[in-house]
Amino acid sequence: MTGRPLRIGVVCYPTFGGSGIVATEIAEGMAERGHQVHVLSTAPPVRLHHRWENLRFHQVGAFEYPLLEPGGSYAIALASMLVDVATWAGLDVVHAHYAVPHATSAWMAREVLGARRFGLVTTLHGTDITLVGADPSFRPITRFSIERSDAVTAPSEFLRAETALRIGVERQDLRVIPNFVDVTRYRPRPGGPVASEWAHGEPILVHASNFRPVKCGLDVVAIFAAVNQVRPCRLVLVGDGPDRQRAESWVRERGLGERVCFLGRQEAFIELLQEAAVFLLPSASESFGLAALEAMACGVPVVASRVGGVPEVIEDGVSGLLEPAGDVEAHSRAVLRLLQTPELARRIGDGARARVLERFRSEPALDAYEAVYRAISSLSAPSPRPT
Ligand code: GMT
Repeated sequence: MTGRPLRIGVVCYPTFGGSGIVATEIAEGMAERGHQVHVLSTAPPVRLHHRWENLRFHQVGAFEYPLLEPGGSYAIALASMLVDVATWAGLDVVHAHYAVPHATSAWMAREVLGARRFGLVTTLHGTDITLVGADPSFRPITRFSIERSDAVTAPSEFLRAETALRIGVERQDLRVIPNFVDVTRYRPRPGGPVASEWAHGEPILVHASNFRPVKCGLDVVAIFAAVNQVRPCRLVLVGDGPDRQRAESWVRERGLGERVCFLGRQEAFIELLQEAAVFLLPSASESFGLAALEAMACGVPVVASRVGGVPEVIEDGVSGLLEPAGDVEAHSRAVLRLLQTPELARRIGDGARARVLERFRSEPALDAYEAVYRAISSLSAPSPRPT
């Protein structure tokens, strides 16, 4: 490490979702580099491991009172906890993942801390800009909190442009740091794929998401059903969320239950990815598509929607196949092309892995975040050393 170890606060949502996963990977990466890391969230993030004594978790719990809306005091409770942790741990930097309300809570905490303030980095992830943060009920505060951050990052050029368009933030210094994946863990199975017993030799399609409407869970099962009519196959869905039940009912009503497995929330599913023939991501909007990146790292061809930041991750026809969002037929045809043309699937799978190795490895991304931390911690007032 060049320079003194930093004291870093990481704020994120703990649930099954890309922003929490990216935050966790950064927290663990920084701890591994010798920094003192404090993760603040409402529950331990799904992939957080306690492998380092210099990585601590702080559970944010909001005081519930009949007068308060359930969960309504979360932003204040988080700000209070940030004040507390920053005071006794002497945080140099707080890294807020997902602007709403994390960047706002961090800004509030800084106001309380006054001269002992920490540097604030906000990483925008997706719907905090394209949906939630752009809603009139949140927009002015989202904009203010992003503008008051010392540094702002986004995982794609697409999200950078959306931040100007939808929120009205025109920061020239808004930096794109693409999401990343640990290519030593996410890799094709050494020795080649092994056919799963459950699939009886048939190809396995995989989807992973938090089943919110933007992920188009019903399109996932419809694509599978169309492909299965021509080429019998299996579908495994990882994750949970509001649309899971509807997707499950849709599958059962069509008598496809035996061929489809809803696994629910899983911490990591690398072995499943290593068995997958195709990964499906037919989202309506996607600032990046971290789940697709993890599949690509395992050498799996991805069929995804040509939306948002996805074309910055996948080059159509080289490291995956892109189709129009909502066009179930086009997605099904692309999956069938891959299943029926093994050499195409192999070429795209190899292209996917090569793309990840070239552009989306962990180390350069961690270097970039560390440089941002150092730059802003030298700007903010020095925090007292913990006693
Ligand atoms: O914005 C969201 O929907 C939440 C977020 C999450 O926590 O899952 O997803 C976004 O952030 C991920 C990590 O940066 C990106 O890979 C996803 O593309 C992005 N989701 C959307 O833009 C819909």
